[in-house]
Amino acid sequence: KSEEGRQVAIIKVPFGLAGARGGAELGPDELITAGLRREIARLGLTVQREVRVDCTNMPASSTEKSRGKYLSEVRQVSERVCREVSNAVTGGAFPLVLGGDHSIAIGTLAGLSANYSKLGVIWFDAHADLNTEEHSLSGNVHGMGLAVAMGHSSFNFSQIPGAGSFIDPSKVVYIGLRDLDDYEKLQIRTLGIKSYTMHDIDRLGIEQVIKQALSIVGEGTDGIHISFDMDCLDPREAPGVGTPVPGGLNYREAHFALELLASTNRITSMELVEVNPLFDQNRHTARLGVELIASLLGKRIL
Ligand code: HAR
Ligand code: MN
Ligand code: MN
Repeated sequence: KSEEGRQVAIIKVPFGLAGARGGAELGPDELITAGLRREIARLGLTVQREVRVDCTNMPASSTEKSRGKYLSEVRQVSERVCREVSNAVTGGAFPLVLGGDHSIAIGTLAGLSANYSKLGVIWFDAHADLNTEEHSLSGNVHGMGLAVAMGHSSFNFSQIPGAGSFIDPSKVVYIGLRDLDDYEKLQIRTLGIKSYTMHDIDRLGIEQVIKQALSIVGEGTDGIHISFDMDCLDPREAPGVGTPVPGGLNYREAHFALELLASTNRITSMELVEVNPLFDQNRHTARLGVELIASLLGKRIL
């Protein structure tokens, strides 16, 4: 696809029940207020459509037996996100999904998998989000998204109408990891998921990390999705997140990573999640989120 005239579909998902603490449901509006539409327009891109997925943030019942908290609400949101993402791809637009907590990736990946026969995924996150209902210590489904998308949880794509096949772990790359549960460490090893932890980024530098990541997700794939959890950044850069972890990406590392990805012209979708205005300072995190989206969409310094 050529750069000029590229169409973007903004899919807002104001859902926060699956996070560790409330507030992520305010993320999409915060990103819009921080100037997202203006940034997209400045890049010469057109917003083909802007949809707001209807999300419940008032739990229907607290008596649910599942060990995944608010799983019925997550299922409903996933169905709706799957449909909107799939419609965006079918309509020729670049899906830009705005969270919401990271559980919304379940619907995003379901919708993408219906349209790409082999999807590559770069997962920027302090966390691996590989827990299952059985293994999660918190029960928060935002820590389970990739397990669901890979078919390791009892809640999986078979329960999402329109979903395609599971995400292949050999086409997933983590960037920014620094807070893993024991079960997640075991799963990363067992499944052989390529992981660039903060240690690896310190050692290799972010440019080399992105080059290597691209060689993995770019080979044998027909689409590349960027799932960007704002807590991959250092909390000093992005305080407005639900589960901050010290020692994350700095400002230029994050931008440079997304600039390098943009320059390949191979990225086919992005989601940006876990912006939590309740813990932010002066809308700083949302503004940074908007800047980072612009970098991924092709913004250049010169
Ligand atoms: N691993 C922990 C759990 O499952 C923390 C997960 C936090 N997840 C996110 N998304 N903020 O990455 O509860
Ligand atoms: Mn996450
Ligand atoms: Mn995270």
